[in-house]
Amino acid sequence: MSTLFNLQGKRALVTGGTHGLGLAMAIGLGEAGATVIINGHSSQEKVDAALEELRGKGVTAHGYLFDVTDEPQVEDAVAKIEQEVGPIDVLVNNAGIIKRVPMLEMELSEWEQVIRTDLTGVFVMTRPVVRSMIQRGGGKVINICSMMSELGRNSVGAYAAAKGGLKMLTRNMATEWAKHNIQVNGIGPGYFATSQTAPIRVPGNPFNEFILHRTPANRWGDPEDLKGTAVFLAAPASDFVNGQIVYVDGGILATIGRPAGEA
Ligand code: GCO
Repeated sequence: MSTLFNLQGKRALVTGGTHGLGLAMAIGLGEAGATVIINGHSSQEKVDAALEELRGKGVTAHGYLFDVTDEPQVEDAVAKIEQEVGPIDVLVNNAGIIKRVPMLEMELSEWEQVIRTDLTGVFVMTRPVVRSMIQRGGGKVINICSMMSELGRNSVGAYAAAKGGLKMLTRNMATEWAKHNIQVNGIGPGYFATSQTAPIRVPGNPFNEFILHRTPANRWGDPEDLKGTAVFLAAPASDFVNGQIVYVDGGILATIGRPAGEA
């Protein structure tokens, strides 16, 4: 059983791995034995701080700055990583942004930025990594989806369109690449306590109370809650799992919810 979840000797690249869910998954993959490579897009300081945290936990870690939406940058970065660290066995496409703006008020440029980062960025990032995986006989790709891969919510239309598209991109990647022993799956986080949700998690904020009531587990997710699913989808235990989105959501998608006041 221990070999099913052992990542010793594997190299895992986590995009957007400098904070929040990405860093938590990077730590989890490292704790399972992987050498971890994190990507940041703008701040070397953030990459360095994340590397310090990872190394402080005994994780072998490397960091690279590049923009996952820029194909030349991505191709250069993958080549540099494979030369300096080694081939990428696990790719976690976590980098993403959100803009909470009603669609009739959203600038087209804002829409395009969200789609480009959250959906196109996965397409751009994954192709050079998968070309190398095919040459080496296989690999793992994990795309970080969302509740918005399944549900709509006021003010996050661009994000929902991107994350809904990412669910189907995950299935199509699985379809095209399973024959190369590449398993492509997704993780759909529920509502987690991170910097991305901090603006809507303010105590007393109606949305904060709504989420606590809408989540059967009655709590916001902790980034630690994602580690196990990330390790499972990165490890031999999931070698016959293809095109699945595993929702780590405290039960949100299992229920229509409950009346106000009902415990
Ligand atoms: C929001 C939240 C969500 C969560 C997550 C849910 O504004 O509704 O930020 O987008 O972050 O994506 O799965």
